[in-house]
Amino acid sequence: MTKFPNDFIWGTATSSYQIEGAATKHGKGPSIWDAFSSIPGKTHNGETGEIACDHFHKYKEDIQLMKNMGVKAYRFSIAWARVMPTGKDRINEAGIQFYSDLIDELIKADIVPWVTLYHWDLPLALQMEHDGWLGASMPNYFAAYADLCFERFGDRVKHWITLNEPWVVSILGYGQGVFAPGRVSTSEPYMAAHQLLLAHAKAVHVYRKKYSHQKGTIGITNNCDWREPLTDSELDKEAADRALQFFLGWFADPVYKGDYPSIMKERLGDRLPKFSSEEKDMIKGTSDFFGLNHYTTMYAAHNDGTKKEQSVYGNGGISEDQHVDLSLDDNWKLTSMNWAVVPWGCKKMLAWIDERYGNPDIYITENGCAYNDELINGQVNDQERLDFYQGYLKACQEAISDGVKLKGYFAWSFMDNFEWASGYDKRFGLHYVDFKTLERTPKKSALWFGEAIKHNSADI
Ligand code: GBH
Repeated sequence: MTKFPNDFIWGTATSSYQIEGAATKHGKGPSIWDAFSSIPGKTHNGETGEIACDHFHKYKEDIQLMKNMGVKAYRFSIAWARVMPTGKDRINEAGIQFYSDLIDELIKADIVPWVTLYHWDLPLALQMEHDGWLGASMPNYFAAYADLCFERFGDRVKHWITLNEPWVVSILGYGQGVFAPGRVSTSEPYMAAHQLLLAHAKAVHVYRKKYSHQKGTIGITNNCDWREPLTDSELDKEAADRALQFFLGWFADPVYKGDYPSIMKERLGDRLPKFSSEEKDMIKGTSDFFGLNHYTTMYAAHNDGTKKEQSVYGNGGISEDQHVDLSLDDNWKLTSMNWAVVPWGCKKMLAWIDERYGNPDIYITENGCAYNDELINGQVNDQERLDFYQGYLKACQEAISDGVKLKGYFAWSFMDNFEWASGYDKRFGLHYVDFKTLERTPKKSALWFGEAIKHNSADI
């Protein structure tokens, strides 16, 4: 049986707006997702995170379920507007208390907290007053909010993630407009991304300057799906690599190399903001580990610009800037998001990161899938999800054997939750949630995942 390294971190993950509920309770201010999801037509059936899984009231029960699985770590996010209702100045002590209690309960259960500071639920006031991430003062507000979290929770939290998936914030929030704040533009994604990177770096510097005595680690989580060249041609190979640079290099190059990929600078010209040399120095080296959220794979082919590009990220996105056509293989199985299940893509993704960024410690901070689960006689037989996890975890084991320093893996998600624009229609959980009664049930995949943790192997 192939084993993971002894100190491999097995975890599950969630985010605040997707699970907490109590969206207007106990002093929490509104976020851009409270606002966006209540606009008719923006989410499936107009669903919102107002109640979600009511984790705010059920966190003890949830931690017990995690304990039953034997997870070593739990990644959750703090809702900025719960601790700072307008995003700055005023502190909501009831919100601080909630996260403080959650952290204490995790530690009591021997589960290590991994905390994300920003998983998309920006305080609405910052959107209204500062144009959200386009605003020039946002990096400072984010750093001040991060400071508060380090101060209040850093005695017990030793693993921090500044931002979750700035690519999604920029492309889906400011390019395609399918996520909050719902803007559609071909230039704003690059502007928002720029501010997000500065915000990340500032928060890391606050942590390193003021809180080094807490002896924790801090980093950023980026998402990237693998791009496989459609054919062996040089043009397609270049197209696939270009797609990866526009996807992951956009955010990881500044952090690991000090600037955007040159291919982006060449192709985007003045649409790509520039870092000053002080900013480059400030950003470079601001991640103690490489956080990766990985879900799927697509083929990439060169498009010479004469035909309209075939891409899911079409209008309003960045695909026009890349000259890449994306496609699927008819033989690939699809999840209910229509994302292809391609474990070898995960292995290649890890190798690409390992090579480009100099063999960093990597944590997969999300990987998972949605299926149309059914609860029958108290059981959920989600064999497809079990197979998905087994396949991807085996690919991870292979990457480790190849020398990739993959240190941990967090399954997305601990339980079914509010899947953003898809509302409650898409289930990503290891635990089934009945959204009428809010009752949780471990799925077959959760039981398998627990066994894998126990054996420290996916080969079971
Ligand atoms: C994550 O983002 C989020 O962090 C999390 O909150 C969310 O619940 C979870 O995913 C599930 O959606 O069209 O085949 O090219 C996921 C980022 C980016 C992954 C787009 C899939 C498109 C696949 N996603 N990507 S494809």
